[in-house]
Amino acid sequence: MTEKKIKSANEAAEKIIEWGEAHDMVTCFERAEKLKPCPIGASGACCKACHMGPCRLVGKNAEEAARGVCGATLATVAARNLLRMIAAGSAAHSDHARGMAYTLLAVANGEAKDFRITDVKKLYRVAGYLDIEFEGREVNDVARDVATRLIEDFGRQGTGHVNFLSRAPEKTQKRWEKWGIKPRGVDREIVEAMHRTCIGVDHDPDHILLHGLRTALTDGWGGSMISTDITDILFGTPAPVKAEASFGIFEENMVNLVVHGHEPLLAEMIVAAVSESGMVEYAKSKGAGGINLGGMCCTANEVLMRHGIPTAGGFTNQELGIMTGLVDAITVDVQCIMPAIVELSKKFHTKVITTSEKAMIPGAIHMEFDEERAMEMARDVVRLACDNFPNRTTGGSHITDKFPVIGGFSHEYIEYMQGGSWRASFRPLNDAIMAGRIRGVVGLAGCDNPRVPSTGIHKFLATELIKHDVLVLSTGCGSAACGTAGYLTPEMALENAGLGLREVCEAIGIPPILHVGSCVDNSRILTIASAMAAEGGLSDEIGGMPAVGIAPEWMSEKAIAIGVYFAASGLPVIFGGESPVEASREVTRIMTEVWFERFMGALHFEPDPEKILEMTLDYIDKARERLKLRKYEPGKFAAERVLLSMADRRKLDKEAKPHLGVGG
Ligand code: SF4
Ligand code: MSK
Repeated sequence: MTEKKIKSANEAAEKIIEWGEAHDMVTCFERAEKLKPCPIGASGACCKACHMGPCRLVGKNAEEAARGVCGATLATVAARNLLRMIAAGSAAHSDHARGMAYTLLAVANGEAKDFRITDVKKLYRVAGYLDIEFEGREVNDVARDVATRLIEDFGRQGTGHVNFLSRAPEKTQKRWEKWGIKPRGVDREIVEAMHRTCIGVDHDPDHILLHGLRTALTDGWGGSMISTDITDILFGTPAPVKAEASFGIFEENMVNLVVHGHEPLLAEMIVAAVSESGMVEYAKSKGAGGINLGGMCCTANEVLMRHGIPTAGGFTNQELGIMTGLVDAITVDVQCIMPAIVELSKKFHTKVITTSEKAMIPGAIHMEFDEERAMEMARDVVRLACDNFPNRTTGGSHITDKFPVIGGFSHEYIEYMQGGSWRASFRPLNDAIMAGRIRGVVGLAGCDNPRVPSTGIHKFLATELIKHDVLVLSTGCGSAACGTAGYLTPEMALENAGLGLREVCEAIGIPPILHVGSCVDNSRILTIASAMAAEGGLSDEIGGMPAVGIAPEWMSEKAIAIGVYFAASGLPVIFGGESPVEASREVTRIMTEVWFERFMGALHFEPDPEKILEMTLDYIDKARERLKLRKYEPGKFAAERVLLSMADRRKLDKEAKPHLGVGG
């Protein structure tokens, strides 16, 4: 008898998939099985840049001999394909950021009455990065200047560069300067990427990929960083908060409303609306015990990080959530929304509500977000979910599994937890790395993917990395994968982390896997790496740090943009799955060897999880060697520096009575 192939490495998800199969319901898992990728397109060897093609550059010695009708080589075609992916991913994050920047401007101008500036300290911090005077000025005036300055980053035409590049270590900036990849404006680099990849323009693969690095930098140090900072200003800089994860967050006697997608503006209003007494009474009038709000994908990460709203999980859980039969309504805005959820929702009572002016799905209810009547709209959504509660049938796969989660590890909080308000710094982390108690740091990012047992590679790497004393910073659906597996708690450190990492986690009172936010919050990893460089004792730039980025189950073009801005900033990056430029040895060489020589970053693709782990540890150990740090030996660490416990730190803070330095 052949063993049944599992589709998700998450037990609860697997149970729902099995229930769905037994009830004739098709999900992405089944579609992925049936729909095999075209090997030519998948490896980057297909060009459809013009109507003389599509040209498939295959055959014996394709790299040397194959040519498109126009004469384009395989390396040109593969590089162009990659640049277009980077441009699309950067556009998605940055368009989201533009919305946040205009909302901040509207708040400053008194035009978005339901929003306010929650974290003035963060506003001042950001004003400081932009050399905007804030002492003694009205908060709204500072906010207006900050928003206006950041909006300039999108459409800059003349001289100058994206503002936040200056937050990178000087040496990192010098590398960008030397190779001509300092991005000017977000929109400009994305438009130029589309121009260069049009038929008959840029044909030099290295030159094309240099623009890929520049375009991705507009995302990391532009769009994504702008979005993270403004979201913190408007809704609070995250600090540790308890939440729960998995399908058990849905409750049978409650109205279950889910916020799914990426933009937090409406979701934040819904968070406020569901606890209003009028709304709760309304839910009760429909026979429910109350209203239960949950999240999905990155909107979930945004509201979990700031309010402890529970998450039903990442990308591949969206159809499965509906299949619990318990979701009364789900709002979706932009990015990573499977259109399939609308068809599937018809088999249940679930209402799918599209809310972005940019995204509609045939068959869904469209309620377009309007920031001028944001709260009113949030109440309309909550009422719609309540009205639908009585329509709930008993069908669906009810799952009770859920796990505790600690989220909310912003840059500011990580800094604070290492010494309190007056002594906040990255010193203890750098010291622990220098002493070999922490071997290195990994950013575990990116999507979960139905083409592998979904969430499985995240789970494997998360546990193996902490076992090897590597501190993990997780984002996006990487965080959801860890959260729905019960990995985002401090107790996890006791059970699974290596001795050195465990000692540090216990002393500081943190989990070994820190949930730092949504996919735009990968920008927090850039600022954390910059702070580690500024602190001293490790590398004086991001390049050369014992740090690696991993996106083991990536699927979105946004993940490619993230991987490339990490690489351009100096981080070696390893993606799971087959390479989208596998066909070209030359493009692969540029992304790995050439980028490493120039920026100390690289982009690899490696389908074997064991090899991803091996490569990661090898990069970390080689960086330690180059930095002449103590050789890492498992369990052999010296507690040379006394780390402050949380109790000690609270005592010190009480004495000093400072502002905590973190949001809310
Ligand atoms: Fe073919 Fe060249 Fe047109 Fe691409 S641009 S489809 S390689 S002819
Ligand atoms: S939602 S981009 S599946 S991380 Fe940000 Fe998750 Fe990847 Fe979408």
